[in-house]
Amino acid sequence: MSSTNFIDHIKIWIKSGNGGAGSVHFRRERFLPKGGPDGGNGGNGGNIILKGDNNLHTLLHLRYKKHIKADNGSPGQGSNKSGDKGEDVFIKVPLGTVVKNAEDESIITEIVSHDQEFIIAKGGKGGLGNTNFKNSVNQSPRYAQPGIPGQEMWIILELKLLADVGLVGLPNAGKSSLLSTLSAARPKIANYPFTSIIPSVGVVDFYDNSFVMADIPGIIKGASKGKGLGTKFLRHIERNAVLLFLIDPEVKSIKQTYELLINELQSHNIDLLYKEKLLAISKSDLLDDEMIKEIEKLDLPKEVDYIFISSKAKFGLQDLKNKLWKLIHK
Ligand SMILES: Nc1nc2c(ncn2[C@@H]2O[C@H](COP(=O)(O)OP(=O)(O)OP(=O)(O)O)[C@@H](O)[C@H]2O)c(=O)[nH]1
Ligand SMILES: [Mg+2]
Repeated sequence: MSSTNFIDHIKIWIKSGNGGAGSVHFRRERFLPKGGPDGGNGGNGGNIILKGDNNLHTLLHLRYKKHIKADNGSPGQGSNKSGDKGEDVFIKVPLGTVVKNAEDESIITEIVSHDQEFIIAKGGKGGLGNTNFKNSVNQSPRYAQPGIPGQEMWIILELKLLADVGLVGLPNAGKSSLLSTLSAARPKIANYPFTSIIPSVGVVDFYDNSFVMADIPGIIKGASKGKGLGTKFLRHIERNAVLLFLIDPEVKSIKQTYELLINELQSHNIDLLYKEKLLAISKSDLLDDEMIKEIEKLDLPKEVDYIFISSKAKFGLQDLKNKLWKLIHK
């Protein structure tokens, strides 16, 4: 998946099943050396069907399935027996998935509702058996139709990710480091402010589930009035369920920094204040137990749950995920 924007993107090859061939067959009866035709029809090939599933939120489950093929229909047989239909293959996709033809990137369809089905590649029709070609002129047709081949194509599935968690913090707080520790996203990380100048997102695995985290450029005092990179990136977290405030313990005051961030958010859009929030104190590998106790006693905002974490030493991360998961599903 792309780590530079809010789009999950995947390219897959699909092929529907070929139709089974019609059968050329003649009845065999004891006293009738030349029985009439009784070749059955071939079965239709299986369809490839996209299906909306509101339990899915990413395209991750398709990442290692680059080729998807439906079964062919079986050929027809004697005694007018039709061939079996090839089984359909369902590709489950999250709601909001845009389906494109990979060749020219034209949009084929968009899956927007749960259980919505769209046949993206129709199975080939089975061929007619020779029974169908019997007429007054030709009583014993030695001809049956072949099956029609299935359709094959490359398609692109695209999903605009709606991040569940938005990271909020001053420049250099360790936001991108956290995202890259928790997900496969690889935003740029460096020891200077405004390293990130574009948002990025990553998918965070959580047991058999996952959630989406967005990293946005750092916010500074006056951002809502255009300072630094401004607050235009805040629109990327307006639809997030949870805001994760990340504060570097090396700031003068964690409490004041939290208030500063809240103020900037509020000036941008008051609705942001009503979101679920969590405070993570980053870079906690730089703190000893004494310092942690001191911070807990004197320098934490009262109105928000907090956790000490370190992307570098990888501690507090599972607890952080647990807390985020609970807040997302609150
Ligand atoms: N010791 C320590 N350093 C960290 C940790 N996390 C991040 N850093 C360092 O902090 C600096 C800034 O990290 P980034 O992840 O780029 O910070 P950011 O919040 O994305 O910064 P901007 O994109 O500029 O807003 C880098 O030098 C990181 O190596 C941590 O857990 N421990
Ligand atoms: Mg960054």
